[in-house]
Amino acid sequence: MAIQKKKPAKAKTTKKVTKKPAQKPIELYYWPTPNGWKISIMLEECKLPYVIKPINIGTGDQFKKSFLKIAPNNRMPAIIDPSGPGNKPISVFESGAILQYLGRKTGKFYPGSERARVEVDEWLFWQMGGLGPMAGQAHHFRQYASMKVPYAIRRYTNEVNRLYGVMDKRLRGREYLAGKYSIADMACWGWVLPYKNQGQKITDFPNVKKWFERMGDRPAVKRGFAAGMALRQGTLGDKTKDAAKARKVLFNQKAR
Ligand SMILES: N[C@@H](CCC(=O)N[C@@H](CS)C(=O)NCC(=O)O)C(=O)O
Repeated sequence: MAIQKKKPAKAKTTKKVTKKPAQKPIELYYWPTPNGWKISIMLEECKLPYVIKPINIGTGDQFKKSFLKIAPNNRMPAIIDPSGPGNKPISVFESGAILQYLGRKTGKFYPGSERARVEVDEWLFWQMGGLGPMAGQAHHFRQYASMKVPYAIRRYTNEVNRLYGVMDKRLRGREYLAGKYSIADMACWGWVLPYKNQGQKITDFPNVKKWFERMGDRPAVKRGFAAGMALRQGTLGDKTKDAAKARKVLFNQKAR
């Protein structure tokens, strides 16, 4: 084992006080939706300064060249961190990748030990590949589709029901999905919030209900959820002209 030598005492010099330059805020490309809330909640939890750059997905901001440069999948959220690795700017798209990046950057809500990190990743990816996409399809076929397709409604409502069941079992005797409160919980919360639109009864899942309320009580979750809420006018299912236009923008996409 190497033994660190005691450093020789330094001659006293007058210390030059250099002020740390103010941290530039992270740019959050965002619209207030379940995928957007994941990041506003994490930024609030970490107390990182950020500025919202609205991406109105109902009017097509997601197809702007400047946005596609940082988010080639034409989906928000995305971030630009002016103080990325090497103190150089970095952009990140995909909410799961953003959560992991912010977790690594701050050392918060994303454990450093491999065993604990694997557990968080499991539930984070469970949300990214399961709960999010399936709940999204349930919203689509139950609320927005111009045609009512009973097969699709049943298929996605049941699949979300199954996923809530998995989550409920996991949360039996636990406060959070993966050890301590983590980015996995932040990823899931906004997707449980619209449980009624997914055809679910939260009382059927008592452990999910308790977890959902426990999280909702956190001040940072409240702030993250409220972030940019004033941007949103009405919902996609409304019978207004704007909602019809937004559905056209969102539900008629092909490769360009
Ligand atoms: N896997 C992506 C999904 C993001 C996503 O679907 N975002 C939606 C809003 S919740 C969006 O930007 N939609 C724009 C569109 O469909 O054109 C992520 O987690 O970041």
